[in-house]
Formats: sequence, C-alpha cells, structure tokens
Amino acid sequence: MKREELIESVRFQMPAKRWEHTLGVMQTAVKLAGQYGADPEKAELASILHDVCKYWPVEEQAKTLRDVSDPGDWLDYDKELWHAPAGAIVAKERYGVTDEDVLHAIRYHTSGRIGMSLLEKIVCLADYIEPGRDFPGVNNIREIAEHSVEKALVAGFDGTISFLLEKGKRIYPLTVLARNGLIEEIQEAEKL
Ligand code: DGI
Ligand code: FE
Ligand code: FE
Repeated sequence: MKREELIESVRFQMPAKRWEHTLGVMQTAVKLAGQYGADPEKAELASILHDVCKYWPVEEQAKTLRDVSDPGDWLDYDKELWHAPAGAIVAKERYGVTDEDVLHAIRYHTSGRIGMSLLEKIVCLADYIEPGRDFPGVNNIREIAEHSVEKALVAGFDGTISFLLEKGKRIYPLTVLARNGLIEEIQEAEKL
C-alpha cells in the first residue's frame, strides 16, 4: 500500500482531532529520528499507525487481541492500553507491515517496555510531546527532549504514573519496567 493510501485509510478510522494528533506525532517523530539517528521512514510509518485502533469500539480492540495466538496480558489491565497492541496486529495483518521494530514501536507506544529500541523511544516520546499536546509539564518534557530521549521519556512516564496513582488506577507492569530500564540506561551512559 502506498503512503497516501495508508494515510487515507487510517485517517478515516478516527475523528479529525485525533488525526491532527497523528500528524503531530508523525512530524515530531521524524524530527526526533533526524536528531537522534533513527530511520525517519520507520518513525513516520509507526506514527501513522500508532493510534489506528484508538477509536474503534473497545470490544473490537479486545477481539483483535483475543484472535491472535499470543494475546499477552493486556486484557487484564486498563482498556486505555489495548489500542496499542491491537494497532500492531492491525498494522501487520491489514496493512502488511513486517518490520518488527516498527511493529514494536506501535505495540509499546503507550506502555513502553524494558529494553526499548531507539525507534520505540522516539515514537513513545513523540506521542507525549507532539505540538497539539497540552498537559501540565509538557513543556518541560519538550525541553529535555532537546538533549536526551531517555530523560524526556522518564519525565513522560513519571507524569503518567503520577496520574494513574492519583486516580487510584493500576499501573501496567511494563510501564514500571520501562521507566526502570531507562533510568539504568541513563546511569550507565553517565558513568562513561
Ligand atoms: O493514545 P494517546 O491518547 O495518544 O496516548 P497513549 O497511547 O499514551 O495513551 C495514554 C493513556 O493510557 C493515558 O490516559 C494513560 C493510559 N494508561 C492507563 N494505564 C496505563 C496507561 N499508560 C501507561 N503508560 N501505563 C499504564 O499502566
Ligand atoms: Fe495511543
Ligand atoms: Fe497517540
């Protein structure tokens, strides 16, 4: 499928406002890829598809997960998380995306995970800081993103974890592992 066809197909699965968010993530992820040395085409492809299922009925998101042989444990946790792994399944099965790094960037864009690749970090961070985002602390994350993807992402996860704590919600274990992993990476890099 050509880039333009893919864009049109994804665009019509979400309201206009959410499509604007996707455009913002595409633009931000491509910029971060240039800045930090990731593949801009992969960053754009993952960004186009990252929220493809976000506005599907939640039952369809769940069904998409249940229909694969290894659904993982997502369904035991907050339904806000489901669109990410469901999106990776749709990217592969419906849109023919085969690149594992791109599929992982979609699958883990909400939760993060331990040992994230540079592409995964960039898509996850772009989702936090695209120009349309406006939550307390976003400008701080944007500033940190000027010099460190890992530090910016820790700041992003800190915000999400605080939000979940405040709401009395559970935290998906991968988010905690992602944060711990990034802090370790930052400490290792600073030892050098
Ligand atoms: O899809 P977006 O709105 O662009 O952003 P996203 O995919 O990062 O989804 C964020 C939502 O997921 C946010 O409202 C917090 C919620 N969420 C629920 N449980 C968890 C979680 N996010 C993370 N990282 N970890 C969780 O355990
Ligand atoms: Fe999302
Ligand atoms: Fe998003």
